[in-house]
Amino acid sequence: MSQSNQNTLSSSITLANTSAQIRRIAMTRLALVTLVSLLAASSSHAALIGYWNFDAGSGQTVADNSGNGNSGFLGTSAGADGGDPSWSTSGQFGGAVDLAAGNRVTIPTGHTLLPTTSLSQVGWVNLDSFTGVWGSAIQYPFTPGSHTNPFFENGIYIQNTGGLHTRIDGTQASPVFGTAVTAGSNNWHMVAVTWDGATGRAYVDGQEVGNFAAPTPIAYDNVSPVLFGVNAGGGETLDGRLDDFAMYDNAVSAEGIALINGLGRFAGITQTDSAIASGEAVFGATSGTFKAGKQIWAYGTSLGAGTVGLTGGSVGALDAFIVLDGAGNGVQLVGLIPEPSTALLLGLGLLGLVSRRRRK
Ligand SMILES: [Ca+2]
Ligand SMILES: [Ca+2]
Repeated sequence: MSQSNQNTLSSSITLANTSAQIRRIAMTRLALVTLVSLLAASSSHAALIGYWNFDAGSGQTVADNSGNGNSGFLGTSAGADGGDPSWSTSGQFGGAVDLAAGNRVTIPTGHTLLPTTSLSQVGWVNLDSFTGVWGSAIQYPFTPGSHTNPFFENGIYIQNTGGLHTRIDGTQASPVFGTAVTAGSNNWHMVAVTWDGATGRAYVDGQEVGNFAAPTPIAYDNVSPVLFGVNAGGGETLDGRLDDFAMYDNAVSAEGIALINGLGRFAGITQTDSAIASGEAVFGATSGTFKAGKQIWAYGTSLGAGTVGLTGGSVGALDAFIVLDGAGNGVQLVGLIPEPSTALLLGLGLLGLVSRRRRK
């Protein structure tokens, strides 16, 4: 709210000579505060360049829910084809795509998914099986380097050891990080790769599993489709579900990755939910609370071992937490918001009360 609005309201409150006027002004003020909050919550993440929630449930189109127009289709063509995955209603958040080996999602050439100096890729996988040594979750256009066209390894690959594999450009060695991703256990894992222009980092389930030096800006010598589920040659297939993938043209912070994972699991919110940024702000301020879905979270200390991204506790016991620094500080669940139906009834009751009092 602007200072002038506050002054206007303050002056009005001074002049108000009946309790009804004061109540009306208070309601106006509440409405203004609510409007400002809603406007803030609806602003999009400036760095989000592509976002696919895989919630369509039918048809061939895979919408880009970031609003950047980077939509695609199931399989190898916009019509029905043998590479089409099926839609699943059992995603990490709503629907998902369910890929058998060889299935894919294609974001065709013409997309604007071409970050050059920093980037992040974040998403959720639930693998039925390892189909070979490598499974490609997401692959973005290739770059020059020791790997010639088509370049197979820009993106997130999952090895059959459960490790994560990625490169930012073709000049790097071929690291494999961690062993945390499972197959055949019906478990959703959050996988992520970030790059700040100097260092690439790999994350599984909100925690960093490794990093590598990658100081060379990406110089695209060709623009290929972005693919989910296969590499550029149609190999290194993935068997399982994918959900809620996003690409950013900045490096999402370790705290941001931890919050995407933790609040995704505990509060059921997706990457575009403003609670992610709110959680970062509360942690940065080392005080305060924020809302995530139907939950209220607060800054917390002594939450657990100092591993950024560590989660623990449960929603049922109201002791869920997410560690966001090396000293065991982070955010913790402190309360539950009533079901929408209850909140709606309370709201309608309040409106009825105001209406009755105005008629007096
Ligand atoms: Ca198709
Ligand atoms: Ca989904």
